Order: sequence, then C-alpha cells, then structure tokens
Amino acid sequence: PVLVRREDYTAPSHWIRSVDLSFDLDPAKTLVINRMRVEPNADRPGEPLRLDGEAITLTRVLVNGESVSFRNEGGQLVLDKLPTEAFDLEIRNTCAPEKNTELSGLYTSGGGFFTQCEAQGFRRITYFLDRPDVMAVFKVTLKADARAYPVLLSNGNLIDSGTLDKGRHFAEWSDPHPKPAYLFALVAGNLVCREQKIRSRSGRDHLLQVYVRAGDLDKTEHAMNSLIASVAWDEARFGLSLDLERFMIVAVSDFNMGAMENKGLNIFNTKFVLASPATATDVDFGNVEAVVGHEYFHNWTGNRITCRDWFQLSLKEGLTVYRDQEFSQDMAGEASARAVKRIEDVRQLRQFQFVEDAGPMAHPVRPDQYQAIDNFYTATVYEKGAEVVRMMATLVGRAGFRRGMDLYFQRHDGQAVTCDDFAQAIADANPDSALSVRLEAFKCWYAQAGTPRVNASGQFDAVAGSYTLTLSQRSPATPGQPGQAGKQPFVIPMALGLIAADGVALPLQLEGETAPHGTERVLVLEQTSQTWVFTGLGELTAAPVPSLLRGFSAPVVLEWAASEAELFTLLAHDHDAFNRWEASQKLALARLLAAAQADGGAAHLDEAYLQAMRHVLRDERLDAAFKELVLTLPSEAYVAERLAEQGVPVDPQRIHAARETMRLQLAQALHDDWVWAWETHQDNGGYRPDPLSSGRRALANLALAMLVLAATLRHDPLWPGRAYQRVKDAGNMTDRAGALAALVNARASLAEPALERFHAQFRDEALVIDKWFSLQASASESDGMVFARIKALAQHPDFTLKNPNRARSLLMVMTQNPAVLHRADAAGYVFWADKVVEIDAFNPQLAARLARALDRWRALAEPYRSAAREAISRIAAKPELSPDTREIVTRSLA
Ligand code: DPP
Ligand code: ZN
Repeated sequence: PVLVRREDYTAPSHWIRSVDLSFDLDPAKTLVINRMRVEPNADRPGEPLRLDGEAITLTRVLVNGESVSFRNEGGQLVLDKLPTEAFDLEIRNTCAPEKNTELSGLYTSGGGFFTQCEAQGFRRITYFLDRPDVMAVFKVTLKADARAYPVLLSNGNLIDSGTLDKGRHFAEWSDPHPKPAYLFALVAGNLVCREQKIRSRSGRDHLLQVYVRAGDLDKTEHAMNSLIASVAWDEARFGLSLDLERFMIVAVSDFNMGAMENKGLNIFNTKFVLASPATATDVDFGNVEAVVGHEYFHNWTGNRITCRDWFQLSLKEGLTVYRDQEFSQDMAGEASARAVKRIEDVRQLRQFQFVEDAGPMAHPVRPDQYQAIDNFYTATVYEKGAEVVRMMATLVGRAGFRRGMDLYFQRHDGQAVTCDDFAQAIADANPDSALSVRLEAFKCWYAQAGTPRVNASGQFDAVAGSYTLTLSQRSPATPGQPGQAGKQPFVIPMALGLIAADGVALPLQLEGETAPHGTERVLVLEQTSQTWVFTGLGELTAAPVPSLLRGFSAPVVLEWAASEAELFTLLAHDHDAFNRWEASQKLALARLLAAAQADGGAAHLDEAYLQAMRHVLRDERLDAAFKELVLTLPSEAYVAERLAEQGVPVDPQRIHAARETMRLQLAQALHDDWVWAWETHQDNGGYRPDPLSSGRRALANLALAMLVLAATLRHDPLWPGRAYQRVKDAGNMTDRAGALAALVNARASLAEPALERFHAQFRDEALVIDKWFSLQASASESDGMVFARIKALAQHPDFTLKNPNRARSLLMVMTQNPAVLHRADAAGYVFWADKVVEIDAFNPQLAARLARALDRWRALAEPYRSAAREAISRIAAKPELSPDTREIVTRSLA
C-alpha cells in the first residue's frame, strides 16, 4: 500500500481544460470515448503525463489525431514526449458497469446506470488526471437503448437529444462550469420525476427535478420542499444563488455514502431523499432536509470553490456540515427547537467523533497522510471540521462570518484551495476580531488530533464580591502526535454565564472593566492555564454557579467537578438550554458510572434525581423534544468512553446492565408521569414533520417504551396491548416504529406477531424493511437473544450484503449495540470479522467502515480485549485484503 503525504503535494504536470465524453452504455461493456484538451503546466515543462486508470480496458490513444506510444507504470498510463503546446488527447476504453460491485465509478443498480466519482471513481470510468485541482469544462454524450433507459442525464444543461438506429437514443449535456472529475455524474434508467419551476431572489428562473423509480414519486414532496428551502436559505443567509438553469436530484438504492454533490446532478442514497409519513420517521424527514441542504450547499462550498488536494477535504465538508446544521436550525425556527437540534448534533459528535479522536484512527481535521482516501470521510473531517468553522463564526460574530464568506468567494471562486485559504479569508475580513489576532494559534484545530480537555475551577470570595475562574487545557497523545508538551495550546472559545443559586442570571463584569457586559460572554482560552476574575457580586450570599461551554462552544471535554447541587441548579435554571440538558446528562452519568463499577452493577436511583426528572417531564414551559432528550440516558458508548478516560477498563456487559437497570427504575418510579406524558402527547390531526409535533411524538414514544417495559415485567398486558394496537393502526411511521421498538426492547410476547405484521405490511418498501432489520439489531440485549436473532436474520431471504443500506441495517447497527458485539465467548467478534472479510471481497469501502467497529479494543477489559485483538488479527491475516480494509486493521493493531 502506498502512503500519500500532504507535504508531498505538487501541482500537476498538465492541465485538462475541457473534456468531451461519449458513452455507449451497455451493462456488460460500455465504450467510453474521452477527448481532452490538454495544456502543459508552464511551471513544470517537459514532464510526462501520468493518467490515472483503474479496472478499465484501454483500446486507443491519439495525440492530435495521431497514435502515440505509451507505457503503463504503477497502474498509470504514462505518455512521454508530448507536444510542448496545448494538444488534443483522445482515449478510448471500455468498462463493465454490471461487474462493478464496489459502487465506485460507473455501475448498475435496479436496471439503471449510476456513477460515484468522489473521491477517485472517475479513473474507473476513463483515464484522467483524477485529482481535484485539475478542473475542466465537460460535454457529455450518452447513447443507450431507448426502452430500457428512457432517461439520460449528466451535469449541466441538456443541449440536444434524439433517436438513433436499433432502438437507441442519445442525449447531449454541457456543463459550463469548470469542475474536477470527482463532480462528474451520469444517470441512465427508467425513472420518473417530480419537478418545480422556481424564481430566485435575483429574478432568475430555475427548474428543479427529483428523479426516482416509478413507485416512489409519492415520496418526493419533502425532498423537493427541502430543496426549494435550501435555495432560498443560501440566498438569504449567504447571498449565494443557484448558478444553473437546471438542478437535479436522483435517488439510487445501491449507494456507499449518503449522497453526492455532483454539479447540477446530485445523486442520493434513497434513504436520504424518499420520505412519506407512512414509510419515514420524523428522524428520516429531518435527515432528508439536512442532506438535501448539505448537497445543495456544496454547490458553492465544494464545487465553485473546491479542494486543492484530498487532505483539504474538510475545507468543503466541515464548512458544508456547518452550513447544513445552521440551515436545519433556521428551519426549526424557535430558540428552543434550535437548541434541540444543537443537542442532537453534539450528541452525534461525542458518540462518533470523540471516540474516533481517542482511538487508533485519530487524525487531524486536515490529515497528514493516508493510504485509502475513502477511509478519511470521517466524523473528524466532517463533524469536528464543522465545529472548527463554528468556532471561527463565534470568534468573529455572525456578521463578521458573513463578511469572511464574501471575501472567501471574492478571492477564490473557481479555484481549488486549502483550509488555510479559508481561515485566512475569514480572518482578513475581520482584522480586529478575536480570530484574526490569534489566527496561527487557532489553526492548531486543523493540525492537531485528539479532543482537548479543559479543566475548570471556580472560587467565590463573598467579602470581595468576586468569582475567580481558572481554565486550563491539555491534549492527549494521538497516533503520530505526542500529547502534552508535544502539542500547542488550542484557541478555545468558552461561552459562559454565572447563575445565582435562585436561578438569576448575573451581570458579567471582569476585573478592570467599569461596567458589566451582559449575562453571557465568550472568553478565549489560549494558554495552558488562564484566570479570570468576575467582580461586582457583593450582593450574593452564596457562590454563583458557572454555566460553562454554553451551546457547546468548542469541541472539548469539559472537566468541571460540579456538585450535585450545582447540577440541579443548572438543570432547573440555566438560560442556556444546551447546558440544562448537559446537567441532566451529568447527573445520569454519575449514577451510571457508579453503578457500572459497583459490585452487582445495580444502579439505585435516588429520590432527588427522580424528582428532578419528574419536574422536567411535567414542566409546562419546556418543549416535548427537550424533555425527551433530558430523559434519555447517556448511551452505553458514551459511558464507556468516560470510563476509558478515567483509565478504567471497559466492561460493556456491566455498562449495559447498569443502564438497563436504571432505565427500568425510571420506568417504574415515574410510572404515573409516563402515563400522563403518553396521554397528553397524542396528536389526532394529520401528520406534519415540524419540530413541535415531532417532539411530541418523540416524548410519547419514550413514554410508551417506559410503560411497556414496566408492564412486561409485571406481566400486565395493558401497555403491550396498546403498543400492539398502535403497530396495527398508527397513522405514521414514527408512531408505528416507536410502538414496535417498545415491544421488541421490552421482549414483550406481542413483539413477535408485531414484527411479522410489520414485515408483511411493508415487504415491498426496501427502506422500511431496512428499519425492520435495524430495529431488531439495535434491541436491548438479554441472554444473547438479540445476537442469536441477528445471526438468524443474516440468513433471512430479504437480507443481502450486496446492498449497502441492507448490510448496514443489520451489521453496522449490530456493531453499535455494545452488549451484542462484546460477548464473553467472543462470538460477536467472530461473526463481525467474517462479515468484514466477506464484504471486503466485493465492496472495500463498505467493509472498511464496518472494520472500524473495534477501534477502541484497547480500552476493553478482559476477556474482551484479547478476543477483540484476535478477531482483528484474523482479518489482518488475510493476504487478499483491500488497501482500504488493510489500512484500518493495520492502524488498529499498531
Ligand atoms: N461529498 C459527499 C458529501 O459529503 C460524500 N461523498 O456530501
Ligand atoms: Zn459533503
């Protein structure tokens, strides 16, 4: 395997200015004619041209119409002795779409042709300089059988179409915007589309289209509405308009990723485009909106300005995730709904990115090296990258960030640039900002891996009326980067407030200031340790409670030894909804950690905690969605990481037992409150996926889960019966799937008939059958029954490893269910390892994802630790492993 290093970047030997592609589409053998206009790079005269190519068959090479000699070297096509002026290069090759099981390049799915070119799929279509800094204007001609493939699409605008002989037809597309090859796309198939004409703020007309298979048209309304909203949002918030006459989204059911932002022709995993109340949950509706937004926003942040090289991936992904998160918050509307979205995003970040940052795959937001770039489409590059952009926005303010974005486009539109270029533009547009004066130090966020720890301690001086806050930071070691002294301090924006014991927000005046500056402010921690003194607190009789890291203003672990009383105060009174939720999680976490380490492992919930939870549940001023988040216990994975951080070997079975015991106590102790919550959160009107009603459904579903759990233990048929009834007659998928999950997780006897019914009802809806698998794979483990069920489901006639969504619905979900994966008899690991190897033979990208499930094996207690290492070693011992999976297991064992 070849190690690619960021330091080794050099400009290309040649530029490809335009491409004229012609496809004769045939599943078995597609002919590609690729005519390029090539220009030597004046900075690198006389160099040979090395074109990337993979899994394609070359038939002809012409330079200015003449055949030339060429050689093959390291998988590349090398042309020496080329003209020193611009020239025409024509390549003919073939590829075999129906044999392409990797789903990278040109492949078939459900009888149609689709492409995926990011990061390096274009080289599997034709020979090219397959790197993002080579940008060309594309013209594409598609020829195919007219009956089998009535729809022929590519990027840009349709300029011609017509019939050919032998029942074939053609379409010619032209994309006026220069783009890197990873943004190329084509689609051919039997598809229908929903379309809508819109007029933008700037008065231009556009045609929006969503293409799906014939039976799915009724599931496209939400995607279309999300697209329309995305276009309007980017214009309003960032002044960025749609630059194409036509913008298309196409759904495909075989897809490795979520979706792809190909210029003007986004290709989506069906999971992130199709949604109807009958088949999609509220979470699905939210995901569709977010992903449609994400891909659309890439049109500017990614496509108009792209990455110089793949190490800069976060330039487009971190920024675009930040933009889609902001979009979803703006769509949610009210402050409380925005906070809910923020809490959900942070929960994701901690569950996946923090874990990644603590393990063998830890890497900076801008990585320094890779073997397989596909392995670096990670939570770090995406979600931590978004937090880095968010911190910049915090440091320059909302208006300042807009100025920075404007400058970024003014400077770099049409270019392939770096993360440094972005940060520089934001800083330069705000010369006096907290970012600008610390820009070099701030860039540590791009260069240093690992989640910083921030320790906070406060001291109240009642006589002086002052509160002294000391913040200090340290960084853990990560692969290739020593910790502590080896890392520079980060620039950490710390949003905070101070609260009096009675809940009043205190005015914040720092020593040396003549007046307070509001009740919330952002301090910037930039040294190893810093102290701030708040004054003017003479009226206070008791120490104020600090509300730190409000809104999760930086992606750090906050170490603050809060007392129970302080946490209860924050939970009841903090003006920052994020920190109210955080206090609830800390209260739960303390109890979970104690129980997971105690002999016998049983948590016993105290009355103070239960009373606080009851209060939240019954509080009329709080949104249902927020209540559901507060009353949901921290995940087993989150608990495991906190233990690992304290150096305690992780026993996943004990954590599971502790959490389940606690859940049951919550169910029993709050029984009447859950009944109240269920009864008062029923909606009878039509389904709408807005934050208010989806919050009500989320809370009602949690209440039902709790009630079914407690009732099943008492052998009381009432609540399981109600849940079963709901599975039968629910008016939407959120309620139906919630009721089914309640039965399955409680191991109620009605779970089996409910599962059967659900399957029978939705047997023809692939995405719903995915849910049917994942719901069973994510069930609460007990006596190995869930694991046994998963093994049986792997043999189910509806199961296949070939469809990534289906494979993930069982296997990825299983690996995210700790008590199923980590078994004392190692059977979970053995099953996992077998599947990784099996999938790797035909789809390395998918296998490499699954291979990451045991990243944190070193943190495990015995016997898990040794057994996990053995399972990884078994994979590593296979000589025929793909470079993708090889890189993962090698790093894991290193
Ligand atoms: N670039 C895609 C996305 O994140 C992933 N292939 O939108
Ligand atoms: Zn993206």
